[in-house]
Amino acid sequence: LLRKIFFFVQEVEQTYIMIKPDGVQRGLVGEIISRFEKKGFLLKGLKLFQCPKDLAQEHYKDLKERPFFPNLIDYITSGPVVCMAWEGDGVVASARKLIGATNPLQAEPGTIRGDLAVQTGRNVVHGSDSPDNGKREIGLWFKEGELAQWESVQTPWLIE
Ligand code: IDP
Ligand code: MG
Repeated sequence: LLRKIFFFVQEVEQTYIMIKPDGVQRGLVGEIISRFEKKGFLLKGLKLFQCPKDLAQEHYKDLKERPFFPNLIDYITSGPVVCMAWEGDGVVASARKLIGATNPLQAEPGTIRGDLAVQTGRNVVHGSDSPDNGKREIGLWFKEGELAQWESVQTPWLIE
C-alpha cells in the first residue's frame, strides 16, 4: 500500500511519441505502436491528427534556425500523424533507443528507424529527448482530458 501511495504521489515519466506522415502513409502505424506495446510501456494517449502549421513550428521551435526547418514543417503537416503518450520508468531514454539514430542509415538494425526508413527527412517517428520535453510535448499535442487514467493488468508481470 505504501508503495502504491508513493507511486501515486510521484510523477511517472512520460514521453511523447509521434508517427510522422510517412509512417502513416506507408502503413507502419500498427508495427510502430506494437514495438512500444511489446516492450511493456503503458499507453496513456493515442489519436490520429492533422497537425496545423503553428503547432509543428512550436513543437520544433529549437530547430527554427536550421536550413531544413521549412521542409521539416511541410513534412510534418503533409498528412495525418499518430500522437501518443507513453508512460513508465525510464521511458524517454528507452523509447529513443527503440527509435534509433536520427539518420536511419546510421540507426542500428532492430530499431524502428534502422528497420523501416532510409532518410533523415523521412524518419517515420518522433520521440521526446528528455523528461521535461516529454511533459512539454504531451502538453502541446494533447488537450486536458485526452489522456486515459488506467492501470494495465500486465503491470505486476512487468514490474516486480
Ligand atoms: P530526432 O528526431 O532524432 O530527435 P532532431 O535533431 O531533434 O532529431 O531533429 C528533429 C527532426 O528534424 C528529425 O527527426 C528529422 O525529421 C528532421 N531533421 C533533422 N536533421 C535534418 C536534416 O539534416 N535534414 C532533414 N531533416 C532533418
Ligand atoms: Mg529531437
